[in-house]
Amino acid sequence: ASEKPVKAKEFDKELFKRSVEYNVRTLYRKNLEEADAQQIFQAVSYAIKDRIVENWMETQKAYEKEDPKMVYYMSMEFLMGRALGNNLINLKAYKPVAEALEELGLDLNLIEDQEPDAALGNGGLGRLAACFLDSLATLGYPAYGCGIRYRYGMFKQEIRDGYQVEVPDNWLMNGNPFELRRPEYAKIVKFGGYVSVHTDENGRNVFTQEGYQSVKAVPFDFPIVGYGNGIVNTLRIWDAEPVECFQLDSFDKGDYQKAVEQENLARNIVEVLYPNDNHYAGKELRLKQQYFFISASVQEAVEKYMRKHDDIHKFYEKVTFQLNDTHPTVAIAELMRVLMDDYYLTWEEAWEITTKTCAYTNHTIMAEALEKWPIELFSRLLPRIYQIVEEINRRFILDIQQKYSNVPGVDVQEKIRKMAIIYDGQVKMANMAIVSGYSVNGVARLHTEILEKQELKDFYEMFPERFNNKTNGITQRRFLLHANPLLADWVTAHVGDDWITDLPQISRLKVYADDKKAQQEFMNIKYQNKVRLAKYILEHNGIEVDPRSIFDVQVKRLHEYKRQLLNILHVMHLYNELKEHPELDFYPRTFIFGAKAAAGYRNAKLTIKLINSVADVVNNDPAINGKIKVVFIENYNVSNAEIIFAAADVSEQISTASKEASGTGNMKFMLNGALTLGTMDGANVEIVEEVGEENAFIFGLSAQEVINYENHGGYDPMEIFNNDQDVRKVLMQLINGTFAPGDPELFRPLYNSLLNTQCTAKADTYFILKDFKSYAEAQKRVEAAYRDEDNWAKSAILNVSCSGKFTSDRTIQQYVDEIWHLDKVVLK
Ligand code: 26Q
Repeated sequence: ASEKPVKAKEFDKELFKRSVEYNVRTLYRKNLEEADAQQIFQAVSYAIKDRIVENWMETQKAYEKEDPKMVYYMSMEFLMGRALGNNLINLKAYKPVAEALEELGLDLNLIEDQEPDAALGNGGLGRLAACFLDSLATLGYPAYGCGIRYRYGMFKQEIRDGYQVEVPDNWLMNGNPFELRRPEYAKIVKFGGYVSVHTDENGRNVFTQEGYQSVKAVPFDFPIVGYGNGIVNTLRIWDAEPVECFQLDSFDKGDYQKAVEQENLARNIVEVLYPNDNHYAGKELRLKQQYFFISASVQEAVEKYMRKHDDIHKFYEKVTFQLNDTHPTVAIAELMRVLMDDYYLTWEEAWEITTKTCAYTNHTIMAEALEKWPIELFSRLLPRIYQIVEEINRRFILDIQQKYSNVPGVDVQEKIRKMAIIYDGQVKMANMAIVSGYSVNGVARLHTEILEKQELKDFYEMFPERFNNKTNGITQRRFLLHANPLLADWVTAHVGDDWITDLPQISRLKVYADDKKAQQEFMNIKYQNKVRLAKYILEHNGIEVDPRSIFDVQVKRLHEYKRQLLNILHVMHLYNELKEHPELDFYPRTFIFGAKAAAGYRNAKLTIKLINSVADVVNNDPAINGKIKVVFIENYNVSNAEIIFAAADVSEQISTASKEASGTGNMKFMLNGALTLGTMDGANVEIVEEVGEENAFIFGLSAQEVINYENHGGYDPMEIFNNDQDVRKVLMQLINGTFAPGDPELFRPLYNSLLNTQCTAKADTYFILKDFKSYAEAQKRVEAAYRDEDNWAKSAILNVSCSGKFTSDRTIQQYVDEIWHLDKVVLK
């Protein structure tokens, strides 16, 4: 094997073919003709892993030698998707491998389809973490991802009778060819028990946890391959195993009980990813998961540092922790604990290190997503950690009092009520993250402004220098180069391939926006991608769709604030119009949805049923002549997302303004030449700023308007219901059985959520009816624009060429320059 990094030119196809044949032999005692598709996937993956391992060792050796500062990206979620195709892309080996396999009579695409998605995440936050790892490796920054090796990832969604059914995602069933178990780095994590204090010979208070249960954390490493630079970073995810301490002689009844409990804890803790997105569930097991992977990761980071350095006081010069939302925030107290209890630092010394090490990213302002743990639960599970949180809180309250006691017009009690870490019987994780770190960042400009001016105003006043914005991004390697090879090749043919590692270069396409030939080529590529998606839909849904129709796509987690309900109500409205005016000149449209609902989210699940019910009626009504088709793509995930983005004409980004912190799907659509139909929310604002409002369709209330209504108790949807006949009609259809002939009451809860005629809750909290008219008008503009094909092509090409800002390479460079201050490592 070569010691040099793998380069495209050096790719030895014959050697690769021999190693695939050899792997099939040694793994399965078969030759290539006998092996099935899954076995070939495994054999190919092991052949690629061999190449990666060389670079992995070189990279880690270089890190060892140069001793650079490292970022630990701490996240409960890494939504990685499939590894094989991505690894080949980043090794610059995709085309040669596809050719080599073809020479063996094999199709790389089909082999890729054998790999299950690593779906260790829910949606945006988890996928962002995956894009960040890709960019960190590609830019050559030393980084670890730290997370959990869930046995079951995000559930698979099946649609039965129009309803979502959750099927367990046994992604490790066939083994994982890319992972590496590292038992030599196992750690012990302690839960429960109590804290005893005694004074040691130096008169120091020593705190020890006793009567606890422990779990062994065993890391599995995944290689993160940088694009064409030989760098391979590590995603380290922790598995749980029971500690081996079965002492048969001390087997009285109590011990036996304890031993079994401890084993169960190990079995349960990493069993499954919580499938909630943007919604907090205060479950004990969730807190155990959080502390489990954080304690293991913090112990490892400190031990790794101490292997090379002797002074723990300078820890923060070599290590920084980025906390992906509040989910990993116990890292703050865990680091304090290790520094004080294991390294005997004083509170002040430990605090200085911790606050210079930890940084926090906020991904939401919605109250229902904020993590608050009941003191009873928190202190019972993590007694020593809770003591530390209490002390952080006590000192912080003193700071507040000191700062505000003599300031006229400031109500100190009110400040404490809003800012304390422990208040009202709860531990507030966001408050701890802000108080105990050196950086707080939002994920899009608008979102950061809302944090500073409204949601976190008091904190911003106290620590303005900590706040900063890092607008999200996505990796063009997966979402263009891999997902859309036709468009990727076309871009490269026009502007060269620098865009792969320098996306702003794609702006050189602008000169082709007005070029008739380029427009036709672009539309032709889009058409072929629509044919590919149509084939997928026919195979998976049995629905035939016309690739010449407008593909209007909304794919994202199902959530009321994302307003899939607005989209489908508008489809119902269009259907009504077509029924009433069959002569209407209507451009054929395919409405495509993909969305998983959290398992316990009733309105979200009912919205899926509504979409499927509308699909049933509309798709089968000969009276509308196939002009509208509605498709719900089952099991939306990272892999089919790649096919979907490539085929989209219209990108639906229609969240209630102020609610979507950033969105990242919006960027994936833009990169693939879809036009945004959206509200001025999250990163949509910046997308429109880049591409120009004339190349997007913007509608709806502004964030400030929404916030104003909210501050004045909402608005009255009845007024719209009474005055807008289009709205009235679709709402009545929710309760008169038009789309649920057997059960007219089926969609009543959705109707009530919008109008709420009797109950206590507020109505239409997401301003769906308020924005309906504006949305319908924007949709009319979409249709008119699409009829002018040249102009549409121009806008689409401009979207692609203006997407440069939205690469995660840019986002990561900003984290590096403005938060982490890392140095690049270059391999010879
Ligand atoms: C919390 C407690 C208990 C169980 C689950 C959770 C939980 C899990 C996942 C809370 C939130 C999430 C995920 C949030 C998320 O994906 N937010 C999205 O982050 C993206 C990346 O920054 C943004 O683009 C989206 O706007 C934001 O919604």
